[in-house]
Amino acid sequence: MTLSDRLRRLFATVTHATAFTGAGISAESGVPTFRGADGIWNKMRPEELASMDGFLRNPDLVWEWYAHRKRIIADVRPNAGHFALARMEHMIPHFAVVTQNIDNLHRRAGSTHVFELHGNIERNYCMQCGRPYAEEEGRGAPGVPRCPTCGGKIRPDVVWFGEMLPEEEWNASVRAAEDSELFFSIGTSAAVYPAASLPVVAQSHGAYLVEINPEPTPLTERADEFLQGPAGRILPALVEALHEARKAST
Ligand code: BJW
Ligand code: ZN
Repeated sequence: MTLSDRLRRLFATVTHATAFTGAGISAESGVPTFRGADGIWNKMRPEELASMDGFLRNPDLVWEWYAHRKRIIADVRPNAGHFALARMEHMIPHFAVVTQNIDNLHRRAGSTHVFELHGNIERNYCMQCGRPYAEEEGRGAPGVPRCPTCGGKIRPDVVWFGEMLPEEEWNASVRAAEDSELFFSIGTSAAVYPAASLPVVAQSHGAYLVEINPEPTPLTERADEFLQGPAGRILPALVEALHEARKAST
């Protein structure tokens, strides 16, 4: 893999960096992506499954779809890409992972400074009273579970189309982007807003923007450097380069 001299020099000194991730980083773990040839949205309609209207129309169907995805995610493991980002957190003093993924694989790989923009599939809450709901609380009938406190419908704690992103996570992510000297956009089609604006926010505040993806995206032309390939191969190589650059500068 060829890295620019600019990136190698930055690796030697960088103190603030952010990794912005999407479904592509988990693809090598076996979690399907949304768009592209094998993407979820090729077989399923997003407005039926990932929107409040869809949930209200058919809560049992939506719940079963999430239950299926929860099972996939429970069975997979973080891959070399997730582990490389967990290592970067120890090498760069201010390093955050901002993820659109709901699969919890960054934390499972050891990253601790993680902002989840689209929620987390391992959590649920009551639509009526907001009470968190753990699946171990047990459920009677199949289909959507009901809140033990108020009887309301339980939904996964994820962000559907037309819903606001969690405010604290969003604000912290914008701050991280604005403060970054180096910003990685990894495994995302950069098509879903407002998340997709973060690389541009970072770059307009002076960050060097590096994109990692096997395919070009709408972001590629703006990126300062495009590292074409799978995250599970590119990110461990970047950790090596970072290590070398820091060793050489001490
Ligand atoms: C690899 C790889 C490997 C493969 N290594 N890489 C028109 C213009 C602008 C905005 C809008 C608009 N119309 C509507 C909107 C708003 C809408 C939006 O952006 N829509 C666009 C699609 C047009 N956004 C919203 O609604 C958001 N909320 C909002 O705007 O609130 C304000 C508001 C309030 C009220 C009314 C209106 C607005 C909320 C968005 C929520 C998104 N939710 C989902 C589902 C989460 C739950 C679930 O999982 O079920 O989040 S959708 C889905 O897309 C998921 C993802 O996080 C998100 C992004 O996808 P991602 O991660 O980029 O995955 P892919 O599949 O697209 O790309 C994978 C990439 O990996 C590819 O590039 C591959 O090449 C690559 N890859 N293998 C590295 N090994
Ligand atoms: Zn309730």
